[in-house]
Amino acid sequence: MKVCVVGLGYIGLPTACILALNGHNVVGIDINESVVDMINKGLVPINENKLDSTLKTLISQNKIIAKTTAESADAYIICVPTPLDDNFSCNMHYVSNAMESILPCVCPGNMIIIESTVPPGTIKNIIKPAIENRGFNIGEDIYLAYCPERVLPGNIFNEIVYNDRIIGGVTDKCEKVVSTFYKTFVKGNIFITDSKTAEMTKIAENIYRDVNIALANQLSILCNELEINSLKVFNLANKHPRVNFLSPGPGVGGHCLPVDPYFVLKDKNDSSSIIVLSRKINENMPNYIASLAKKIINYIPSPKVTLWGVAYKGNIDDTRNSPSIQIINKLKELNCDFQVYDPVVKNCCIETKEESLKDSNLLIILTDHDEFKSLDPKLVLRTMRNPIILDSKNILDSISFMLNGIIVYNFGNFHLLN
Ligand code: SAJ
Repeated sequence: MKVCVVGLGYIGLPTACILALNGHNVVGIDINESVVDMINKGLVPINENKLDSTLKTLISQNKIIAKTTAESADAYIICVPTPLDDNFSCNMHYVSNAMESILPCVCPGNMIIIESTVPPGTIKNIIKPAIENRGFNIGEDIYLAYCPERVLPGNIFNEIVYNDRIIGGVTDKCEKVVSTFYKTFVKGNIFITDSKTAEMTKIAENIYRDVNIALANQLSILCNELEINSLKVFNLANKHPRVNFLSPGPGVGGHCLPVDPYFVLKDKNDSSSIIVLSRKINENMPNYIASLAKKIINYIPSPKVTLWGVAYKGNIDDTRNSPSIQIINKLKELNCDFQVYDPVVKNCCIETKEESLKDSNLLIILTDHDEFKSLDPKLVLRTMRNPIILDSKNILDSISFMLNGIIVYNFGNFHLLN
């Protein structure tokens, strides 16, 4: 089957690769010419496990080609971003443009599938009429469905195949045709529903995670006030068969959790809404971490601070909405000297971790990259002026660092700074 994947970013490019690996003839479409050029040379514009080698092989075998304009195909999959607009609603600009670009190529018998996260009702109220305006009948000559992507950045190649998927078809025939197509590359279960339920399910998944992270963050702050180690509390509570706390941290970044919850909120500031409150709690976490850092460096004359991690989460190079950036900006206000290091985000900062730690008074860990987890206490002792670490991702074994004379603050003992 010939498939046009529109949007060659974090979701579209791996999706295009998986389709090609499963025997489909794939044309990737992106409006960005330099992205298209890179992909056609087998170079990846983003960092994702296995993407580099997979794309190189597929390009060399002519199984994928990237282009800037759409062409006729059997199926079209839209994987473009849906960011927030100035009113904290979903900006549909990229989806509308993607639709405009494919519609002149669409023929009877084609599938049109939206994977981008959209507010409930979008497929029926916006996408369906746009296709019908071209004279097509949905479910008779065009098969339209909403199939939200469900992959975790960093583990996309595994999750895209093995995760269960939801297909929200516009008619029974749409569901049937699109699910048969998804079964060619998905090994997880496929669940069929209507498009509006599928749209809401996608947003509900990310709200669930955002609210649960906020709960962990708020309980941790409360534990610090009560001088209790919250990490121990979560660890013990999670031994209960029906309790599963997520991890407290410096905030919630990325392009999904800080964005999607707003798509379903009429009043974006409704203080009685757990969704709004959770957003506020998570949005305030960078301030919380910056205020703790401030407490530590307040006593140090001309402090030098080292910040590790600019990506919004471990082992990926994505910095969108990263809490690290907010924390760095807050620290800039303090007028202290600081160095930033991230081994995964290219060309952003200082080259080596040794260099970043040299003569530093405080190391703040903001991202859970694997490289940071294996930090050697000897390196800290050899390079830093004061061996103090603020581990906002709780990734270091604080006891073994303490035994080496290095102070480690994390969510378990922030109360020591009270
Ligand atoms: N975080 C915490 N504590 C945790 C887990 C995460 O503070 O216990 C932070 C992370 O550090 C990061 C942020 O939350 O800053 C978001 O990370 P994430 O791993 O929860 O999620 P994303 O945004 O990378 O991907 C999510 C996923 N959704 C769910 O797990 C419900 C993914 O499956 C979706 O496909 C993706 O959103 C999306 O595109 O919607």
